[in-house]
Amino acid sequence: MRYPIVAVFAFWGVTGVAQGSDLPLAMDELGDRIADAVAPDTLSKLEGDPQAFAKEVAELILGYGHDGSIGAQGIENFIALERAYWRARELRRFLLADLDGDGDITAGEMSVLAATQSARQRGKSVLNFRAADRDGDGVLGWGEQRANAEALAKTKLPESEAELLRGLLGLDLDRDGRLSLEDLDALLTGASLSR
Ligand SMILES: [Ca+2]
Ligand SMILES: [Ca+2]
Ligand SMILES: [Ca+2]
Repeated sequence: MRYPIVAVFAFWGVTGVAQGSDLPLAMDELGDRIADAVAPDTLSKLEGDPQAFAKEVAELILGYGHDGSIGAQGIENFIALERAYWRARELRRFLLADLDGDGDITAGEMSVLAATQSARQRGKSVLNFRAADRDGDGVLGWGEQRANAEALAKTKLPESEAELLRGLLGLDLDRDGRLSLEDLDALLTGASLSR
């Protein structure tokens, strides 16, 4: 799965005190911070796999942050990179049919590519082409290709999920403005939170 963090976040099941960490937080305070940081719907589902959550968030920190922590810009970078990935992938799908390389995809060009594909893929290609050809003139211009790719990117990483990712900064328990591996440790080493 390309984008697992939010899914794990939604099933996150651990809260706790910062035993064994340097964070001098009482259970109540930690609980309050977590309750503030996590959407109520998500909080009510907190019975998942804490280790999986930690792994995904650690990957986010190590992959898109620096020096073991991630700030707001790092999270924005992640969101932008994910969307760029999906945009590029979608653009490529149509550009493979641009046989004369002029940047426009005609229905005729698409049919040549489609003829080389499996029956199932052929059907998809035709439907995708029709959906992307917003003005219905039988040609995918650059504007239509971009609009189509942008729509796909926003489907793959919608604003609601981007907000959840930004909300991870609420788990910055020592409030230094960055979500660190130490913040994460503090969450995971604690006892269960009684609410
Ligand atoms: Ca062309
Ligand atoms: Ca068109
Ligand atoms: Ca921090």
